[in-house]
Amino acid sequence: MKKAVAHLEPFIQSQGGDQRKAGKVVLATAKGDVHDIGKNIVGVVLACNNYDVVDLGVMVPAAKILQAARDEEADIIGVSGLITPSLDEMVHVAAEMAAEDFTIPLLIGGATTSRLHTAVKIESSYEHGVVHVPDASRAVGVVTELLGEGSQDYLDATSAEYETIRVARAAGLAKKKPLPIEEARANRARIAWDSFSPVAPTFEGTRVLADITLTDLRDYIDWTPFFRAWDLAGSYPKIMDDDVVGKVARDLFADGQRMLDMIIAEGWLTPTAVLGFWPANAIGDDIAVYADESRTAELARLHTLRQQVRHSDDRPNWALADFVAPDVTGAKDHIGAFAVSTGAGVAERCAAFEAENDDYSSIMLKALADRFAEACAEYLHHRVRTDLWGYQGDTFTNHELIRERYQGIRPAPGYPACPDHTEKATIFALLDAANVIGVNLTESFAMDPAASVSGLYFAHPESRYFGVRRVEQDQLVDYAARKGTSVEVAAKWLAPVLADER
Ligand code: B12
Repeated sequence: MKKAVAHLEPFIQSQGGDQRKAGKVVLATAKGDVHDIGKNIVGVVLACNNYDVVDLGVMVPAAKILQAARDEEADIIGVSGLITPSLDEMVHVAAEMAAEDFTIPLLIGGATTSRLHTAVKIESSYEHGVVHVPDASRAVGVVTELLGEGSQDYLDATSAEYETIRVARAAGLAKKKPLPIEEARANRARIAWDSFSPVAPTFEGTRVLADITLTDLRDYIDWTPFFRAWDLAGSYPKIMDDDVVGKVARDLFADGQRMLDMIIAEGWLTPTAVLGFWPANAIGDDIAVYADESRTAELARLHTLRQQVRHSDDRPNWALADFVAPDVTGAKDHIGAFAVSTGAGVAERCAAFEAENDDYSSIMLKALADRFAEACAEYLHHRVRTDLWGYQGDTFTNHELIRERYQGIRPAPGYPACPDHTEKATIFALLDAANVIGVNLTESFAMDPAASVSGLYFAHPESRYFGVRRVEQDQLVDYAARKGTSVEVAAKWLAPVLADER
């Protein structure tokens, strides 16, 4: 549609047609964040509905967003973010808008954003309208409301709704009686380390895998998030037969397969991967990563967070450190880490598509590169389990792999079991990832290029995924001390999981 509009515009103009736009929206992905599929979809949808869209791209500092809004005389600013550090940046954008006397509304969107966060943390920073938009299909409706006659009524109603959310949250928090961190630690996972014989990995230190091909990865692709990237809800393959979106899903899938074939045939993407294994033991809620089997010199220390929820049954309060043998057991346990990417060259190829007004192909390529990145992480984990660490046989179907019915986990910093993105710095230093596979961390600990995944490997049969959820002040203070940082700095990075208001 965007192509068609671009094609028709000169003719409409030459016929004296109405060129007035319905309004101007400045869009940007927050500073330190690299993802833009969602923002780009929103941009296309708005442009096709006669809005003038000024897209500033990714990693855009607040000052640049505000300057562009002023220069362009924008009616609305929209900011997008995929990872939690971007939430803080959005609060900063709102505060800067207030400080610089802006009066236009601010739209908040992206996978990591929520109505709750917008209501609790962002709205209070800016009084001229902050609206969370959960998906692209609502963007036009919201923008139309905001630029229409009844905009003040709409903003008042949104504000009232956010106030209700804040009140409900405060009441919910007041009711919860979390465990003090020492009690939570006393209820750590009960693992019988006496009867556990850790399997040693086949090598220690790091290894770059240069032999992974796109064909290897194709079978590891989980297609459900591919449809989500296009705003189609449902799981694959069921979505293909859905009464409402089945036809669109089938067409989209066919287009995706066509581009996938081209990506493989013409080598558009190159999978890169580095992984490592090291002797390791838990020390409290930390994991000491040792230089060698003598376990005397520490290469690094990983810091994990513990659940403080008060369970009504005998479930433990997990921390990832529980899945590594404590140093006092004397067990010779190990930990692994990895970083994979299929993102090199994607930005350039997408820019070329966009220059041709072919946003569809640009978004398609990004979505497929992301699928390959996740598939690469899955493929590597498979090889780790069955060969490189080799603690488990190879008997799983692809369906079982996607359902995670195997031993061991690969939690990624940012996921609910390890919400602190700054731990990626330790992983990247251990792996020397920037130098060996060319993936860099931004100031918000996003990985650049975007189609990248990094994390840790735990092999113990009882290791599992969980959500840390709320971190209380006592754990925050303890965590900051363990990391050797100030409570303020730790609080900044843990803001999305902190129990108290900041
Ligand atoms: C697919 C996916 C990926 C893909 C790519 C992500 C992408 N292209 O967006 C890959 C595999 C590369 C990936 C990697 C990572 N991911 Co990821 N990922 C997801 C997943 C499963 C879906 C995201 C997605 O594709 N959404 C589809 C797009 C279209 O939706 P969207 O961005 O939300 O945009 C829509 C709306 O939000 C809205 N919108 C978006 N922007 C804007 C802007 C405006 C102005 C408006 C009005 C609206 C709007 O409209 C869009 C269209 O409807 C989510 C989980 C989830 N359920 O959301 C996790 C998730 C986003 N990932 C997460 C994390 C942590 C990561 C990693 C850091 C993990 C790691 N350590 O490796 C990396 C980071 C990558 C990097 N480069 O730094 C977390 C982020 C939260 C957090 N704690 O930070 C999530 C939420 C998972 C979770 N539950 O913890 N991820």
